[in-house]
Amino acid sequence: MIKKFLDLGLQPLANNYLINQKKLSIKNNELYKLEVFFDLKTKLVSISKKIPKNKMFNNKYPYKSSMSMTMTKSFKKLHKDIIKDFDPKLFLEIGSNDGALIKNFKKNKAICVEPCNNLAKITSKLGYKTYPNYWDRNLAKKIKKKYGNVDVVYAANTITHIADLENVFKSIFNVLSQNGILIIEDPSLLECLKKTSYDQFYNEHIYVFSAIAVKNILDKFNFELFDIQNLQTHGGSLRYFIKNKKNKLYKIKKTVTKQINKELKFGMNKINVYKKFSNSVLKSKFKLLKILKKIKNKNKTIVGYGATAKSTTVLNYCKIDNNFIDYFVDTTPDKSNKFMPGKNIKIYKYNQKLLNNVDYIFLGAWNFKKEIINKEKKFKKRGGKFISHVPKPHVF
Ligand code: DWN
Repeated sequence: MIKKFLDLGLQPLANNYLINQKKLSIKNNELYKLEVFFDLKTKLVSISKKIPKNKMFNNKYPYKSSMSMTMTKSFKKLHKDIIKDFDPKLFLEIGSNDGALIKNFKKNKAICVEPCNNLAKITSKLGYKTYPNYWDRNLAKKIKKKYGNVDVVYAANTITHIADLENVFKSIFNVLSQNGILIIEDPSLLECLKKTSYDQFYNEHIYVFSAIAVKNILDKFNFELFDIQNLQTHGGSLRYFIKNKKNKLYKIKKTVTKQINKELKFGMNKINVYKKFSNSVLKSKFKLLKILKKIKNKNKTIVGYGATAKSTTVLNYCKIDNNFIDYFVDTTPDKSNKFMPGKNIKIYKYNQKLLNNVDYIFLGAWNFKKEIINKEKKFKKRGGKFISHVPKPHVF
């Protein structure tokens, strides 16, 4: 039985940056109800409306993982760790994006799967065998037939985007070698609850996982967690290490029960904690609007920094438009000169000069706060201030 605990209103597709200013409508299937549910049995948290995948992940997908130094560094370290701990003869990445991780691997030892053709082309050009497909049973069979079993399958910020978890896990496990392992990393639901970062919910994020839910899902397929790492990336993520129960090569580390106990202590196996979160989300909305209104009443300028998918949720849920934020700046080429979905705020290609006369920066990419503050020391030095809605709306 699933219970609704959060209603984020009508939302456009989070990564559908618009070429022209446009009023989106439900009638034209451009706005979708965004409601979040808790499964009382599996403890899985998911959104209600599942949008056809080709509407979200196609040859125009704008997001590129290598746009931040933080992610580039994190992937470099991960590559080193994978080689040291598992030394795979064959490595497969599902959702390889623009190759931020895979480019650290040797070309003859790594395979990419990336359904967004514009991104698949990038790794293909770099010389990596790339399948421009959605991950499913057929593709798994095809890869296994051509290359044999895979030793390490890795997926970062990908599994949360795939509706059919049974299909996804079964097909991964079919392709793995006897002692092969699966590593997935995704935003941590515990961190999301603690930080009231409700913007982790948007149409692409079908699930936000807890370790409790991941364990329950894996149990169904005879797989188990043997290690969990807490990461700082994306506002707090978990990296799950998964193996077949028959695989005795790896001992189950204490990190697994430690994380699960942390989540149980927080009450994440019960609906009450989610209802509390929902109240905090509402409070967060009012507080953010109060801050923005106060600033605008003083005729100060606010600019958004990082035109994130997460910002789409915040802008549309809180009804923040051009009356508050003049424009966004973002380093991603495919986002520039477009408009934020649903709220029509223009996005400009990042250039420090665009911050020259700005009083306040709203951190759309709050998850890269450290990296951004480091980059914008000049702005801060001349009295510029930042606004973030995480963990609570505040100015600093
Ligand atoms: O799961 C997903 C995550 C991993 O990435 C996807 N469904 C979509 C996307 O979500 P997001 O847009 O919320 O992700 P980020 O990584 O928070 O996006 C950061 C944005 O900020 C990028 O567009 C790049 C931009 N940026 C910038 O302009 N200057 C980032 C940094 C660090 C900067 O200095």
